[in-house]
Amino acid sequence: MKVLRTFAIISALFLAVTSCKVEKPADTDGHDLWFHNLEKVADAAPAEYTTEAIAQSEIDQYWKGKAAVEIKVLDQKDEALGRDGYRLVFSKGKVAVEANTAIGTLYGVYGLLRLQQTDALPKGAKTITEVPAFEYRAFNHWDNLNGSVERGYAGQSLWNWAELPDKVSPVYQEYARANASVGINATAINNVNANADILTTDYLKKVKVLADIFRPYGLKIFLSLNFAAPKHIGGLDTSDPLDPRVVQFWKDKTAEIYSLIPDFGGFLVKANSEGQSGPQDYGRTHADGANMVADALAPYGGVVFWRAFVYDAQAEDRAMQASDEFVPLDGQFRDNVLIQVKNGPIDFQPREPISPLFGQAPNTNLMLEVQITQEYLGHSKHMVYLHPLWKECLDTDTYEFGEGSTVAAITEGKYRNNKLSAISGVTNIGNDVNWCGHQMIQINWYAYGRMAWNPDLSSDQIADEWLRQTFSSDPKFIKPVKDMLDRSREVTVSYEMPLGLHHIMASNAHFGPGPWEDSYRKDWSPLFYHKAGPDGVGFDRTVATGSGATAQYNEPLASTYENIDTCPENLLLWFHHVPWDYKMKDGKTLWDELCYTYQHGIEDAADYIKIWEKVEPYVDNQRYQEVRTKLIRQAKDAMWWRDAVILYFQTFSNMPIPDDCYPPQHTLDELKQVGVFRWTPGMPRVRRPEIYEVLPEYTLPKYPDL
Ligand code: GCV
Repeated sequence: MKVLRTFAIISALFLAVTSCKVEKPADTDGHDLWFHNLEKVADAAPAEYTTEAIAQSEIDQYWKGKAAVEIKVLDQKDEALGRDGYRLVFSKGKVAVEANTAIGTLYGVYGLLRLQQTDALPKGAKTITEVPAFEYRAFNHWDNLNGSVERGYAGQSLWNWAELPDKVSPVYQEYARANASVGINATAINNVNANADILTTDYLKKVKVLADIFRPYGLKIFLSLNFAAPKHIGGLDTSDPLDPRVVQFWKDKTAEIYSLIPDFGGFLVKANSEGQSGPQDYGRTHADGANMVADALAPYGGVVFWRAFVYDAQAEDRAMQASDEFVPLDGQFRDNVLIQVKNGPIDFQPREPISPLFGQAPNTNLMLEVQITQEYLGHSKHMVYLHPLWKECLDTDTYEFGEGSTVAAITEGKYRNNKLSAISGVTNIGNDVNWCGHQMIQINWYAYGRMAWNPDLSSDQIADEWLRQTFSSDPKFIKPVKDMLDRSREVTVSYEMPLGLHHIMASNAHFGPGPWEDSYRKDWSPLFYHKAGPDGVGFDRTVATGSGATAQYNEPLASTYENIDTCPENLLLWFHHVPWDYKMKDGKTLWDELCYTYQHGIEDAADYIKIWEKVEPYVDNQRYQEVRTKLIRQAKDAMWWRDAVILYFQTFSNMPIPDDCYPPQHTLDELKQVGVFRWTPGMPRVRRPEIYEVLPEYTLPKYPDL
């Protein structure tokens, strides 16, 4: 009897244990993005290719709730909702999705499905109102017409120009749907280093096909223009924006575009920057150029995103140039021009202060440009969740209109009568089956869209949403992985360029360290940016002794940055040249602080592997293995960064690496040899056939077998 009872208890225990075991999810290649956990409840393809039919079919196919969903374009328009906003009205047995427009209802449908997927549906009666912060929530593709993607690390361009307009890939619609699901409503499909051919009739016919596919999803096409197009494709001998023939060329070209694409968004322009042509070639200003294009677009409601990313090799401090050129033009741009400003004053570094221009042009429509592709943060080889970086910029106070005039408030147009507002992100998307080249950095696409809709959302909330939809809702998965994502930007800053260091990566590929590199252009040279010497390290941008860049910020930011005692330590070497034995707030010398910050960065990066291994039961094998392989690579790259930067700086500081930091695994000379790494997928190999990926070997102290 006793034996029988014991047997029964053991069997019950065994059953309990096995039933708790998580069932391993089926393999996936990640192509279905954050729709992964959306289960189909019925087959209901849209009856026609319209916004209304798509909205209905998304509900018919994926809504699991018992309450009936009613999708309603309001007869009585509600001004508060604007063009894209929506209301979800939950009442007994019913959910109404209401908006002023069909596209508003589609956003509402995706909002409703998101609530379903993230277990966030309200329990009782409730009304949820959502209105996007920015009118244009734009993507910038740096896609070349030859199929390569500048700074793209996820394969080739999505757009198959050779096959268009006749052959249409199903991916185009999937892309539009993914964008609509997070509220992205504009896309500039070609590189800002633009080939004028995109504006030829042959290409425009291909672009039209994409526009037709994107339209029901509310996604407007923009084109990057080459300012010299009148010369390149217009048969003119000039592209002077004040020449009447040039003005006519743009009017005619714009009319042609609208005849094919009636809802064309407008032009994105990189002018007089990095070799691109622009109005200054003819002694004209950015305002002359932008206004000429804006005038051509105005009759059709189109807008111009004119970039402020300008610099030249002569300037003493590249960080000051956008402001130097654009502040004097404040108030001179047409109403349908937005000046597109990168988040920081240099170029998408792992950490920069905000561009001072955000606080200096009160009479100009300013928009933020962020980089989703990880040009300087490990390409698609490193897992870095970028929302914290972008949010840091949006939340920074410019003090332009007193306290609270954050970059978000300025760019949302809160202080302008002309409410035109926009935000843009340089995509991380290519034709890789998982779109982004790394399963985990799909989050940056998702987060960009969510942020463009609502800049107040926290990084944590967005990560939570994305993980639940893309992987698992199990708290044992969510908690550790979300923590890891939330920290990941800071971790990458720590192992790449901590304490305000910037632009010390290897040139060209912008991958891996190159602090010793010089360039024929000083403003491309790491030596110019860190200025390391026996007396210390860092770029002096103070008014007292340096370039004076601190004065471009409004008070109290200007004095905060100017004074070494109040300058935030995470920007110390951005604004100050600091002796190696300078005492940091925690009492360590600058040198030790640098060594320990890198050490923490490399330890944290190695810990990712352990964290990921622990959540293995919740992840399908395919994505688990792919991510694990990349995390190992990331941890080794982190060590490479640390060794290179610290060993190089040590030649000036002559100070020892603290005993409790890992010893370097290579000599400086060895690491300088691997600095030849130049090519990375996505860069046109033809230009540099001889250059390929050479990496240093590394052993992870915590994982010697990996
Ligand atoms: C599209 C950086 C990048 C370039 C890029 C440029 C820009 O300099 O390295 O590849 O060109 O920014 O934003 O225009």
